Amino acid sequence: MGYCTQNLSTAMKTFLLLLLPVLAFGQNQFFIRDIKAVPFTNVKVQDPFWAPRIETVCNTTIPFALQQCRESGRIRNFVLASGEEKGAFCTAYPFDDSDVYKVIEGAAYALQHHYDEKLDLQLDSLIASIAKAQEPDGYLYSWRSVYEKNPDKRNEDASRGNALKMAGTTRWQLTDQHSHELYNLGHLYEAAVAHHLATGKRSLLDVALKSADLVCNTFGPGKLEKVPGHEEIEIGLVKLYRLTGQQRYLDMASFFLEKRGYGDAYMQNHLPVREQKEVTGHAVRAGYLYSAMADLAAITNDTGYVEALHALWEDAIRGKVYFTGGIGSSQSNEGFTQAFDLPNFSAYAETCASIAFVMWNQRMFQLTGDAKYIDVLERTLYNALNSGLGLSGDRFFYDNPLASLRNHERSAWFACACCPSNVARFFPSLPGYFYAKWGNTLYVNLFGRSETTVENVNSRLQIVPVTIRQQTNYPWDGEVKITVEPERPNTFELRIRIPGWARSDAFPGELYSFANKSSERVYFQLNGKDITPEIRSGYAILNRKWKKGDELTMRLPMEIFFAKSHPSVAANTGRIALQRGPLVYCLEDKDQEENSAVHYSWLDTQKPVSTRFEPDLLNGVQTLSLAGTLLAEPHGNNPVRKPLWLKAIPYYAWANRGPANMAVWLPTSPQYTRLKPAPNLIDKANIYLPEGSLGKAAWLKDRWVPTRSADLESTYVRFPQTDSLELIIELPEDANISTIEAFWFTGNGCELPASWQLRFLTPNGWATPHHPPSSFILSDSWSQCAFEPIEVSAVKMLIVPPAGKQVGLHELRFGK
Ligand code: FUB
Ligand code: ZN
Repeated sequence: MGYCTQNLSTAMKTFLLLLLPVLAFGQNQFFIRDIKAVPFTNVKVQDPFWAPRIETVCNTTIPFALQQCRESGRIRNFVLASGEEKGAFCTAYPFDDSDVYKVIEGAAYALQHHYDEKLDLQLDSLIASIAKAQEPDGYLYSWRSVYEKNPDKRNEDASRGNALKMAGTTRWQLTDQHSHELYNLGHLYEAAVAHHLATGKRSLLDVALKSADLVCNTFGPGKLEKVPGHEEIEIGLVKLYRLTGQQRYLDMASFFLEKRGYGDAYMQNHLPVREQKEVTGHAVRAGYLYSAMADLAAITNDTGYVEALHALWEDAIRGKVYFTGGIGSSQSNEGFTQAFDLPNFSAYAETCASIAFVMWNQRMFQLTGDAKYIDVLERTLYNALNSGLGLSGDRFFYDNPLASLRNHERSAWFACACCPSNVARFFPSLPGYFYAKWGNTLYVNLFGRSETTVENVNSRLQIVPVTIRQQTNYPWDGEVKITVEPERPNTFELRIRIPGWARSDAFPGELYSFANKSSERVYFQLNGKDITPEIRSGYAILNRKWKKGDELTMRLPMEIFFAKSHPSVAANTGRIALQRGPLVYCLEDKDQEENSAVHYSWLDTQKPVSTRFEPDLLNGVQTLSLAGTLLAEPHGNNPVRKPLWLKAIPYYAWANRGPANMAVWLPTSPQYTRLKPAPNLIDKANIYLPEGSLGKAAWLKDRWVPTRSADLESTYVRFPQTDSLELIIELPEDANISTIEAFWFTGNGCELPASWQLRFLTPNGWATPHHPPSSFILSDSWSQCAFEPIEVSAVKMLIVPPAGKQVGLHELRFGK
């Protein structure tokens, strides 16, 4: 039998909620609303933008991710943990169990989109393996169970000892560091609730409850007083609480929040949560923590949490969010750095962090009823998050940069596969973000052809089902028709979000603004007549007696905006980004007259921009066509400035045609435009890297000159750690050269070489030039080796790294 926490009748509850706005009057700004999202199971999304994407996730991503979990050994880890088979843990991280849980969660949602008996049965057998891997007292962490049952296999560990460092030698020993024991369980609980709600089965739920009971008996005041090193269990515990009504799960979540303040900022453990005012550390952890705080605040009315959440959100919005809505700019901590540090080429903006940011913004809206949170959510959803999943559904991005030098490719899976499995559970739940309800007030938050039926009450406390239907071609078109069909005429409030961008407001706060303003305003019509609704908290408020067939039309101006960023964002100086509707645009080289246009052109913002829908491009996208000028180094008779047309595509759709040059932020004057380098002999050379190098040979000749050796905004190749390295550069035909220059990379564990030498393949065989042996090893500039002109067909670079260190190389070039 399913659980139910509802004791009051729906009508009575709704009636009480009707009084809330009255009671709220005069309260401080932290009055907590607890708006309910209309669950995805009650929303049919039928639009041509999201519906096919959700279908792709259900039909392709989820089966594909299940297969990857099987092939990578994630599922076998549970079998080994149960003791049914013998062997070493198969995968790299002790948190790999969580991927299986996330895919189960996604599959449970998929079953609610379309029931599929095969998938249902597949989940049953997978859940049976998980259940067998659970220790008799409820402990579930396959890594530890595998080695408790197979101690002799530890030396075969796939992680080469790394997992042991993370997991610790005993249970919970490193749970507030990197063991992820509690993180895994959070995903287990979310999956269990989803599976139970989808199928009515208790199989995974019983596993989850047994585990949660162990957690409650183990942690807490006077017991083990530690918090998770990676937040997530708090969200899972709240879901268990909501499903079962068991107070101890809520108390446990509250303990894990309240106990924070004894560790480091990377894990948001540096201060008690109520005192945290700056978003810090690992972005996914942060997003899950803030989401959990919002959950607790909604249930317990804790204004202390809400106050902290407002400060944290403002801090993020002030300078730590990409224009695409991604968060966490740095790879080194997978997270936040200081305000305005938003590099484009090296932007991390992990897909999971976007999902966490969407979850957090949704909850901020639910606490406050303010549309600005949905504005940010929409930006992240359509851009940074959407970019994480390739159009085919079986290729993924982990990091989502805002510029690329052909050095990013989508992958079928990752050793750390948190992002694909997160995408698998997020998209099927997306319809749950469209509508929300508070008392009799209905919110329309996202736009897309869709339908939902909710229950309102009338003054006689009778339930009145109301169907809301959206007709629109959003995000390509700004007209949204909403038909309202109460079963009987009834008075209630409809709040339609007017996106910030439609009011020429790019972003809450000053991080981004539009340089041009829309010449049109937002129009509303009710049953064919123009109306001017009251606007509050970003919503058009329509309070009236609605009757069947009422039709409301909202027209959003689909202006093409040029966005500027705050002057403190160094990476965007002299540049603008393009936005149309909720979509951020980018240039990708595949669409340009010249590949090099992407990084060496400026945009003429005074010339008109045209737009058209291209049904055969990237599953159908609206493209923009803009006037630009390519800026090149003088070379022969070639023009130094060449006018051309630049074509922009929606950012989310990039990198679906192989690696590409791509840019979101585009210069608007020659002053900020890089010069396209004149041709160099290296352009046509074949470069052979030593085996084990990380990076591509092409990156050494992409002609992108770094600003310094530690420039992460430029590509580099990291060579393997050995005593000496050999790099061969083969020219297509014999050529006379007199210099070779190398721009060495330093940072991320790489140092300048101890020495490098050259050998030349001449018509007479291999020869050694005369050159000073080491004086040309420079940091932050070209290191040149000059010699008497010589005719060569190939060059060998012999590189000696400093003892025990790795060497990296940004660029190479030849001189005649
Ligand atoms: O640590 C678990 C997950 O793996 C994190 O959320 C991701 O950032 C990745 O590090
Ligand atoms: Zn991830």
